[in-house]
Amino acid sequence: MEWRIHDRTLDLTHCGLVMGVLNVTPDSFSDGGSYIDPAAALAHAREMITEGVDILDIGGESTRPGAAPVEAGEELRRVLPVIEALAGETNIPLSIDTSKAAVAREALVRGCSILNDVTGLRGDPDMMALAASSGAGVILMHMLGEPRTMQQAPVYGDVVAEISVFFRQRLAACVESGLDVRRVVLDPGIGFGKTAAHNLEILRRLPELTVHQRPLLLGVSRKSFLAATLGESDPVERLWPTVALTSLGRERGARIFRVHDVRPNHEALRMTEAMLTA
Ligand code: HH2
Repeated sequence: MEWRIHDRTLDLTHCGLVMGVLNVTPDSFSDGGSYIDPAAALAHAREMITEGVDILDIGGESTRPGAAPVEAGEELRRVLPVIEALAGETNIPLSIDTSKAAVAREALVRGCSILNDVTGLRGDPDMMALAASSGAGVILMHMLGEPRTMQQAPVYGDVVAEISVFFRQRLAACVESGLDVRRVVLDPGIGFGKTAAHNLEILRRLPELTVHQRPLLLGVSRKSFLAATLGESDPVERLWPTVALTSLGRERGARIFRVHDVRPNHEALRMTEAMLTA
């Protein structure tokens, strides 16, 4: 199982990746405001590198339920100084978490090599062509609706079957647009237009979501369905259930884990892989 990013090929057959979240936003659901200052964002990125992060995912717009949209200019103003500084000091792949082609284009020029689009390349009409021509790695995520309204009573017949059909349709659209699907990673979009019960069913039936041998990415870190199961908690206190799901998610076939807390998830991943390959 491989993932192509420009001229690199990452072999994920036996070894998964930890993607560290770097939210340069005032309003992200768990760490909003903590890293809006570029110096604080850089310090946090360096800490994640020390803790063993494999990819840094940089975002300048919150996608939490009900989040207000941000103009492309403001999003760029937030993320570019951080991307430029990191590109100058690390070889770790940098990912831009955006659904705007204008933001993605600039971020890719300044040093990002992965495009993480929560709209699955559907939110901006220019995004698919940009993804195809850039040679970047692409994270293609499923979302029902859009962030402002997505948690207002989402309904599925069979949530896993519908996401699987979505993945197949989006991969076909990639092929049609000349985007090499070996560059694509698929993400069921935990919490994006899904109830807590939907999220749990997706995790339980994860093996059904491997489509065309593409690696799966999971973003469960600190999300509210953990609190829905275990009782209300401050998002930063949702580390333990996050780590449990990293381990189980790896066992069920996921390869990339988008998390806020790098070291505990990195250790869970390595420990699970040691068990799987023993
Ligand atoms: N989740 C969030 C943001 N981006 N990207 C992918 N591919 N998968 C995810 O599950 C995912 C994502 C939400 O988490 P966070 O960035 O911490 O919050 P916010 O959107 O409020 O900034």
